[in-house]
Amino acid sequence: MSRSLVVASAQMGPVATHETRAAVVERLLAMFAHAADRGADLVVFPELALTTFFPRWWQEPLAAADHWYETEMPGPDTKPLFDEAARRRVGFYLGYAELTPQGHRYNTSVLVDRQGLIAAKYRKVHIPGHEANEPWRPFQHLERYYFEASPDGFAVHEYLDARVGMMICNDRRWPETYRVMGLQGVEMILCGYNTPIHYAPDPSQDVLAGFHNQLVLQAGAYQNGTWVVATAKGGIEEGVDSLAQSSIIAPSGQVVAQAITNADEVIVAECDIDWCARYKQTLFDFDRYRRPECYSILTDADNGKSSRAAGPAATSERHIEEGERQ
Ligand code: ING
Repeated sequence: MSRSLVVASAQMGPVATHETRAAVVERLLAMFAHAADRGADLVVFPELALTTFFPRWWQEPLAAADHWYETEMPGPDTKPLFDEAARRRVGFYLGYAELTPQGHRYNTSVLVDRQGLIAAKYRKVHIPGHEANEPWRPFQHLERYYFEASPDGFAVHEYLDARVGMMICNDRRWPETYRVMGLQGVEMILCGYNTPIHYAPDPSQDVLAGFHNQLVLQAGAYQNGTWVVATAKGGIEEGVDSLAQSSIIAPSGQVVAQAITNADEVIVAECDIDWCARYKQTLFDFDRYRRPECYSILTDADNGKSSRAAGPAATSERHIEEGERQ
């Protein structure tokens, strides 16, 4: 009998600035119930699911933004979700902004089990955007101001009889994310994202937002023989149009389910976990075919800089003018 997991991606439409956490949790609970009714074992919510995507605005001092963060998980507003997980015996992935007692700020996700207990916590490794106030942008992407990069990297956990890992948004664009978990035998990677369609540093990428999203998810799944579940907070949120298209990807790289709206929407797929072996034990048998002795540059402290032509040190994202030729 093969191992299978019924997984739901619970996509969110916009969360307005004034929307309370309680109101947002009501939306999450409605989708959670729908997913559980459809037999889901696990529900994947988006990145920073509890609030509007606040890194689109500059706030100072930084402490003025404290109200966007959770100082406890579960807290009073989120506990109903954990209680429902225990009641329905259905787990979930939830992304949120974390402010630790020591004052560290992370873009975080938790994996909650069927007892409503936190089985794992992940903090975002790849922090995109910029650190400084850049008012030239129609909207900002100040994740590097609001969040520290994770010191922990990527782990894989035994969860619901599968090897499950987590990533958040920009992590999905980096092949290292998938391979680090692939080398740990990951069979399902969970991901939440908030992706504005407009990319201010190079608007030529805007029209490719959906393609780039599919490209990296499908490649990462296939090249590491793993399922990938990626859930958006999409739609026009505080005037910013954000990519929806949440999807569930098989180890083959095939899309087995995809959201068709940019609102709250639940998609569900039955995922055969043993399907991963069809890729891990053939084409991508790491022990037989992979050549780590040829890849040492991947972990050089200088990011391989000494092997590339010298270029100016980047202080922020390069701003490529519209129509500029390289
Ligand atoms: N968001 C974006 C992402 O990697 C981004 C950053 C925005 C990249 C627009 C490209 C275009 O999907 C987060 N939250 O990482």
